[in-house]
Amino acid sequence: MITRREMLLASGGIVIAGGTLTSSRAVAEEPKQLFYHTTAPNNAEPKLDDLVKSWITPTKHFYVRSHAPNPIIDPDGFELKIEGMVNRPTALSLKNLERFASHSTTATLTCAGNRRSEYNAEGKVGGVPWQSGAIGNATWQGVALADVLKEAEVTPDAKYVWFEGLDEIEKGGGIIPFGGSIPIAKAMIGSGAGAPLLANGMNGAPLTADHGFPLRTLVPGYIGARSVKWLGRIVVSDRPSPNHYVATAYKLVKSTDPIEWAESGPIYRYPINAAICTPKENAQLAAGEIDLAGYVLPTGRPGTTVKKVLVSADQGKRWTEATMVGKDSEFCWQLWNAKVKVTAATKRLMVRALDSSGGFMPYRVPWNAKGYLQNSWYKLPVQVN
Ligand SMILES: Nc1nc2c(c(=O)[nH]1)N[C@H]1C(S)=C(S)[C@@H](COP(=O)(O)O)O[C@H]1N2
Ligand SMILES: [Mo]
Repeated sequence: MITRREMLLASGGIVIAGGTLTSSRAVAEEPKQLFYHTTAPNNAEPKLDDLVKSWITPTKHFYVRSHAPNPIIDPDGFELKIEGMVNRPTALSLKNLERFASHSTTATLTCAGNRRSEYNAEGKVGGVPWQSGAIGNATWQGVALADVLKEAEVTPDAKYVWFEGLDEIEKGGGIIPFGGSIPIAKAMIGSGAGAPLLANGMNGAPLTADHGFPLRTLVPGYIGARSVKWLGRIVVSDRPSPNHYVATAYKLVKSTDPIEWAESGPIYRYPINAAICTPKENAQLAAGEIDLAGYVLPTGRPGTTVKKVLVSADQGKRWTEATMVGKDSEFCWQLWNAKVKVTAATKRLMVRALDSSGGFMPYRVPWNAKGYLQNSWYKLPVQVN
């Protein structure tokens, strides 16, 4: 946990009003350096050459995916409710959360819709037209979800943990919060890199409004949608959350037929993925050896890491192995570098990756109506003179 004191200091100093300590509401934030698909709600991603500058993504270059404008939450009045299949339902203030052991976890967050725009070549998909920047790797500060659930005494028949945000999303003529849920076994992992956090810090500073101030979940290895921002309520249950973003959205479907939606299960993990971040798309290159850089993310399965990243400048006839940069972890991306020779015949550069459990990026991914989990070979058009 980032402590209350650190939070006050980071929010521009301690404000003393009538002898009592109060925090200023807005946390001083470094301006984002992203390109925006929409504002209010903010949906924005970094330029790819910014994204590969460092293994830890600075918050200013970290993508934002929100379904409603940022809610304004008073941290002093804030309480996290814990309900459902627990013997001791409770409501915890930020101060109460400081009682639990502090954790700091480095994990990559990626949107299930990262690289969505590539599906449009085959058939139009809705949603934010993400390129390949809906991904970032940060260090998150908080407490273990498992510790908080243990204190609430989860009952033996519990199977899922639901998360509910304090945002207000207009949907079907009403207002709903964003919700997520994860299996109880994942929720109860209390230590190690895969432990879900209730996080109030990102890269050593309090969460910014865009990233869920004052509290969010951070579920390493799962799609970004399960890391619920502006977290207000946790419900322990014997079934997945009925919230729209679990029961309907974030499923792999071919159509919007209600039967197909009902038949399909929620997405939890993402597949292995990689992208080329430099050179730029349609870059003008001189024939000869060029430098490539990008990222690769393993699938988020405990024990599975990236085995190889391969690049090609000749439509896959020859593949060159890339060099990895950054820590090799199951829940973090790695950056990579490679050199390849390009000629006047080179129309595109490609990258694919293999993992330690036989997982791979396919040449092509079947189209799905919502444009999720695009992890085909990344194909970057270039022009060589
Ligand atoms: N409350 C709330 N939580 C949310 C969302 C949201 O719209 N509301 N978006 C989700 C999605 S789809 C993603 S990919 C991640 C993005 O996290 P970030 O904006 O911090 O990068 O937050 C998730 N948590
Ligand atoms: Mo997402």
